[in-house]
Amino acid sequence: MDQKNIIEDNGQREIEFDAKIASGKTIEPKDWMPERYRKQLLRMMSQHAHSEVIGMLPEGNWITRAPSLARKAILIAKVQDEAGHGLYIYSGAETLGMNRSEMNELLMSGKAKYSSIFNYPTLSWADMGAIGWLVDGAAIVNQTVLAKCSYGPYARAMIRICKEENFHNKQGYQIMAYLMRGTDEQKAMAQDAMNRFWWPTLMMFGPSDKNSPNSGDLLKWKVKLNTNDDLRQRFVDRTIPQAETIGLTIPDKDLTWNSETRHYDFGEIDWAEFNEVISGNGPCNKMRLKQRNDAHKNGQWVRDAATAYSSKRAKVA
Ligand code: BYC
Repeated sequence: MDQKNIIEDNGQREIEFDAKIASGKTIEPKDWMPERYRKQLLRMMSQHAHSEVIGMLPEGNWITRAPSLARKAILIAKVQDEAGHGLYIYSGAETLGMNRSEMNELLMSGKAKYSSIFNYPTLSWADMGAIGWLVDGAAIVNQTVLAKCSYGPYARAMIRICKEENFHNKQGYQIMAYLMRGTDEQKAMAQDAMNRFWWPTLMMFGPSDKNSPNSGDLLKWKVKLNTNDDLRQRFVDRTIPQAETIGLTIPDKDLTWNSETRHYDFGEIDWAEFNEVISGNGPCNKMRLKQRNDAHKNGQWVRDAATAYSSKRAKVA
């Protein structure tokens, strides 16, 4: 096919692709897709998968110190769920043409991004409550919408992930509610976790719409169905009544209910802090990368054993 025909052919395919998206059908791995759609999805899905895996670290930090056997069992199950989420999303991302070890290399070398929220430390048990309630709560708001996104493998992975995130969210809220019924010291611990995690959780939704370079493409292709600011507002509106119910104060002096818009107005996010964290200079970025690299190195024997086992089985078969 000569150059002119290739261009015409791609033009026609793009028209069909856009029509498919407009009709609400999903794009599947073997369907034709514009190169930029593939690249944007691969960027977003791999970052999402990395976030799930790095997200295991701050919570894993508390497994040995959970205050009871039941809390320990729940936390282990949650951390294990996050590994599963990483696996589903990496598998989905692989359908776009990059294998998991390449994605992992990009993460371990510090070239790939992962959610800013995991670059903050977990200093007390109440942080396990704040992460489950706020961080998983933010993830649910974001991911419930992604479950309807245009790329089939990503949308389907989100359905199961959201179900598990709902459990995580409830256990986090229950930890906070329990502490808020406890001693003054426990209440102070819960409030301190709230104070440290509130603003970083709002940052999870990404930069404000006017500074979000990827949103244009992603909204056009229905990968994103809402803007960063829309989802952030949805999270704020649903979380404030939950905080009030258990007696926690939101650390925002500008927070007010706006009876005209019927939404909460809230203060300005510290975007300088956000930019520092996503550029690798947050409180824990270096530690997280080291922990991830160490975990990979220490897991070499597991990968070797799995490879030996599968080649042994292949010989028997
Ligand atoms: N952190 O143009 P924008 C979880 C980057 S896991 C770091 O608005 P986009 C959980 C962005 O990547 C939660 N980087 O981007 C796990 C871009 O940089 P590049 C993870 C961020 O893609 C374990 C630049 O800033 N969820 O919940 O349109 C335990 C400009 O941004 C962040 C997902 O990944 C950030 N917060 O929108 C517990 C959901 N925000 O790539 C819980 C899927 C922005 O151009 N992802 N950046 O160099 C998304 O929904 C979207 O990718 C985002 C960003 C809303 C995050």
